[in-house]
Amino acid sequence: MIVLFVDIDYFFAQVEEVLNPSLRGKPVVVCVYSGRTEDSGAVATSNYVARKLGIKAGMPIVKAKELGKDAVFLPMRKELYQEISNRVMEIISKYGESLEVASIDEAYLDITNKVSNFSEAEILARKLKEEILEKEKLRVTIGIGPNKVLAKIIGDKSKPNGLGVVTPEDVSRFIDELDISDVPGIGKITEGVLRKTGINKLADIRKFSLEELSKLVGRSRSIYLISLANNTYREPVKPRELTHKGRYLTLTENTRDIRIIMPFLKRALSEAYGKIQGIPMEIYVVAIMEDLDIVSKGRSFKFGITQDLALRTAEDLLRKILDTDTRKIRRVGVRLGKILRSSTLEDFFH
Ligand code: DGT
Ligand code: CA
Ligand code: CA
Repeated sequence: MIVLFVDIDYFFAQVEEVLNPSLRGKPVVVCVYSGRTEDSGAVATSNYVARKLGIKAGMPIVKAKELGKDAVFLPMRKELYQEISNRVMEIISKYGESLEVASIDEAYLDITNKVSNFSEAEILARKLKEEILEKEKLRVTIGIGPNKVLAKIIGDKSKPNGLGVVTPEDVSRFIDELDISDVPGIGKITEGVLRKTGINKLADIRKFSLEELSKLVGRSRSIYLISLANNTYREPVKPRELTHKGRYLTLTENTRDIRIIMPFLKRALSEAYGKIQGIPMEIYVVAIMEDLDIVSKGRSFKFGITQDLALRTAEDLLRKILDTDTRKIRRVGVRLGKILRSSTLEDFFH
């Protein structure tokens, strides 16, 4: 098995840098404001410049402001990050056989049958990094390993903008050197229990039986740790259905002229329909403005949307965007959501 783990670097804050390049080099802090008082809330993430000042995810905004008086504090724009995450996931999915989206900014990709060895895997990973950088201007870190967990561990150790590999030749030594705090899914409490028992390295797990370990940290966690320590962990990459699919096109010029934009939108729509196996109940028109900001408007239906209805709806939504925004559009696309995967429906509508 050869697995890629992809994690977008300082994700929310990096998106803000991409949309506003003048932020680069400055400490950037993305915040979730609770709204109780002006500064109440917590830091969602920060870029590496802010991290140098000690500003970390989860920290109260007030504390972050003490550490970085001149840092740039921005409110979290979750929908925007989700939109960009979807696009990055679509790029990643092209490089492997199955994609498991693990969170808004990380995914596992099974490339076992796409490459014949780990050095080819590395070349593929470099291409993937390049494509994400070129298309979305985002830097990611990739870990490559013989299973999902090892790929994630080496990925986490290679951040930011990194590429780390655990080859089959390295794997025993790599496992032997791991500290239990390097193991994903081992929280502070489990870590404390293990250390009290004298288990500091993952390799120390091998000194205990399943029964002994289970009494300490529970049976399923014990099975997990034992399989990792013995290099028998083989959980497959489990593709989760992408609940939406999109297609975006760059206009030949930045414009607000609907007669120029519609043919692109129409093509994006028909290509998006070509990608799905089923019929959507939700449609969004997404406009990437001249300054790379993203505006989207959508509509959902109680029934599956035929391509004709989708086209009329898309035009309406595009008009709404142009009515509520004064900027020129640079890229335009559609996203189809809540896709019904019934083959009978498909036969009916196509
Ligand atoms: P990295 O991967 O170390 O370069 O930095 P991030 O920011 O990508 O961190 P990661 O991968 O742990 O988390 C991905 C995103 O999830 C991150 O950009 C913001 C969000 N996130 C992480 N921790 C928190 C948190 O404590 N609260 C909230 N609201 N969001 C969080
Ligand atoms: Ca990340
Ligand atoms: Ca992550």
